[in-house]
Amino acid sequence: VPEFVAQYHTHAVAPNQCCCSVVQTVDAPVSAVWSVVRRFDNPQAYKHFLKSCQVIDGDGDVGTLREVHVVSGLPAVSSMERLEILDDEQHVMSFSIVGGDHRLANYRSVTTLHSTSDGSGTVVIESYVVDVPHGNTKEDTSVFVDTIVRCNLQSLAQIFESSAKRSLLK
Ligand code: A8S
Repeated sequence: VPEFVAQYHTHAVAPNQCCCSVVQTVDAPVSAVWSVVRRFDNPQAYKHFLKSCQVIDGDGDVGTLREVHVVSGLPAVSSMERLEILDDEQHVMSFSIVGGDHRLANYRSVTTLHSTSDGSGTVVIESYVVDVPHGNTKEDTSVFVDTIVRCNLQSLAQIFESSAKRSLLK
């Protein structure tokens, strides 16, 4: 892992916070995967727990604010999120949660994309830091958030799975 990547995924973690990362390979070049990940206005493209997204302020650059609404069945309704990093050269995106009706205070995630050695695939690394909600343990919190992030990255990978492979898996 190049040094700049390690830097992006190194979070300052307070004692009441937890920090984890999820890695997913995608069967498509970085440019294709990046075209989906960089769209701060359209997270529902691969985050299936979200049912809608509205840009509140900004034009997709750093500082843009979005409000997402989640599907029913989750311990949450909506989340207000701010774009923190969007680096089209190094393929780094980061957002933080700045409000909403849910239990994940001070959430911040960083997603970086890396080419596999033959260039045909992408390794996606997503790390996050978040406050452990009152009455929960670090372990509860990381299991909950890891599950969401892993589902998101698996859906991202599925977008690029060939239809031949999909039908074999059915
Ligand atoms: C993301 C990551 C996360 C989103 C969480 C962890 C969330 O949208 C959902 C349930 C919650 O309880 C919190 O990349 C919140 O979106 C699906 C509403 C923030």
